[in-house]
Amino acid sequence: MNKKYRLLFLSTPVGALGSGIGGGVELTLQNAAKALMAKGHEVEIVAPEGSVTNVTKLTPIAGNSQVSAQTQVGTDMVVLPQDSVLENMWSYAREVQDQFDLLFNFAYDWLPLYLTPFFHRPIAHWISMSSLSPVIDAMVSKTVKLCPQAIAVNTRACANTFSDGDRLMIMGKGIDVTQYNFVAKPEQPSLAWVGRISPEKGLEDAAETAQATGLPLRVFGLIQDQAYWQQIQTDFPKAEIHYEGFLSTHELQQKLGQSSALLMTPRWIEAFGNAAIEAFACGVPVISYRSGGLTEIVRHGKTGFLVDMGSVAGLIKAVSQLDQIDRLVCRQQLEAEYSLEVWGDRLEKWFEQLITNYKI
Ligand code: HBI
Repeated sequence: MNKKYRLLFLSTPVGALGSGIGGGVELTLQNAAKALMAKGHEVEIVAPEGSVTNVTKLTPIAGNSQVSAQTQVGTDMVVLPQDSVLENMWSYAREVQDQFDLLFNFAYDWLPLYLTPFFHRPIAHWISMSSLSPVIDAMVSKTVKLCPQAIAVNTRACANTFSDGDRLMIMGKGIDVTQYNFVAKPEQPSLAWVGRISPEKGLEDAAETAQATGLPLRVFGLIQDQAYWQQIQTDFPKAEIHYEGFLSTHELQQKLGQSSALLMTPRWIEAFGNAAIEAFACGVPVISYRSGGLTEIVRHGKTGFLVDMGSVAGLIKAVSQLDQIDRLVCRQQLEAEYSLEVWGDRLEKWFEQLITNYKI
C-alpha cells in the first residue's frame, strides 16, 4: 500500500478557476486532483478569489490577476502587478506548507519557479505551454538544475521547445472517461473547434474550412479577443459558424460528440490540446496541424489526420477522408492512453520520487 500524500495545488493566477481564462490548465488541474484523490491522496486547491470547483476544498486568494504569458512572448522581463494574486497565493503557500507533503504549481510564471529552493517542501511544476519567453525559459533551466525532476510538461514536443527539455518529466495527461459519452454516428455532418478564441489558436483556418466544405462549424470556448472574433465573421461571411459558448465538460461533450471531426489549428507549438483527447472520448476524430503535442496524440489515418502547419487545403482534404476513420478506435485509444487511472499512476510515481529524494 503506497503512502498517502497531502498535496496542495496552486492554480493559474491569470483568472478564477472555472472562468475559462486559464484555458486547458483549469481542466488539467481538476483532473489531476481527481486522479490522485481516486488513489487515496488528499488534495487542496489554492486559486484566485471567484474560483469554483466541485472537486475538493479550495482556498480563494485575493489580488490582481497576472498578465497572460501570451502577451509576454519573447520578453526578458517579469511583470507582476501591485498586490499580485500570484504573490499572495505563494505567501499563503509559505504559511501552510508544513501541512502538506508536496506543492503542485500550475502557473506558467517566473515566481513559483524561483521560489522552489526557498521552500522546505518539494514543489512540482506543471508547465502547461511551450516556450514563450527567454525569462521563463531561463528560470525553467535554473530550477530544474537546482531541483531535478521538479518540472513536468505534457509531451516530448513541448519539452523540446525548452533549452533543458531533456531534464523535464513527460507526463502526458488524463481525463475522466466516465464523463464523456461515445457517439457512434452523429445525426448531421458538422465540424467543431474548441479553445480560447485568441489569435494564437488559428480559428480563422477552421472558419475557412467550414466555408469551403459547406459544413457548419460549432465553436466552443471563451471569446478572449473580441476584435479577432468579429474579424473572422467579416472575413468568412459564407461560413456557417455557431458560437456555443464556454461550456461545462458535461455540456461540451454532449455537443462535441455530434461532430464529424474536431479541427485543431494552432498557430503556436500546442503544448497538448485537451480538446483532442476530449474529442476522442466522444468518438470524434481530430484533424490537426502537425504541431507540438498533437503529433504525439493524433494517429494519422487512424484517429484523425495531421496536416502541414497552416495548410487549410490540407484541412479541407482531410475532411473529405473522414469516412476512413473508425470512431470507436478514437475512443479505444483514449481509454488505453489517457484515462485518469493511467495518468494518476504516472503523477503518483513522480511525486514519490520528489518526496523521497527531497533534501531539506
Ligand atoms: N499566463 N502568466 C501566465 N500564467 C499562467 O499560468 C498562464 C498564462 N497564460 C495562459 C495560461 N496560463 C493557460 O491558459 C495555459 O497554461 C493553458
